[in-house]
Amino acid sequence: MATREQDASTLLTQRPRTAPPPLYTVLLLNDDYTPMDFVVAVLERFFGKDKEQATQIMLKVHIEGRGVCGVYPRDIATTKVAQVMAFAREHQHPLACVMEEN
Ligand code: TYC
Repeated sequence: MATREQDASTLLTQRPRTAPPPLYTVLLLNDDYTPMDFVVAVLERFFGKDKEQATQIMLKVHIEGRGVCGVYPRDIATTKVAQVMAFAREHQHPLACVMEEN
């Protein structure tokens, strides 16, 4: 006996019941005190950027006030923000890292 879900015609026409989980953009914010080379090191260490990519993002943040480090599922974004904030505080820099739902 075919259920509603198993019927070939409805399989193709029904919408998925669950929305895909949201993604979060992780950003760095500018400040007047965190050294540029520290920001570059953060982007290399926590976001897998090479020196050139990291330098471009750091300069964008310095000039425009904010810049994208990456886009991740919620748990990964939350962990990255916490790791960056802890690392910055260990080194006594005011660097801010935030996440925004897409
Ligand atoms: N504005 C900082 C300076 O002039 C550099 C900086 C860049 C700080 C990016 C934070 O997220 C940041 N030393």
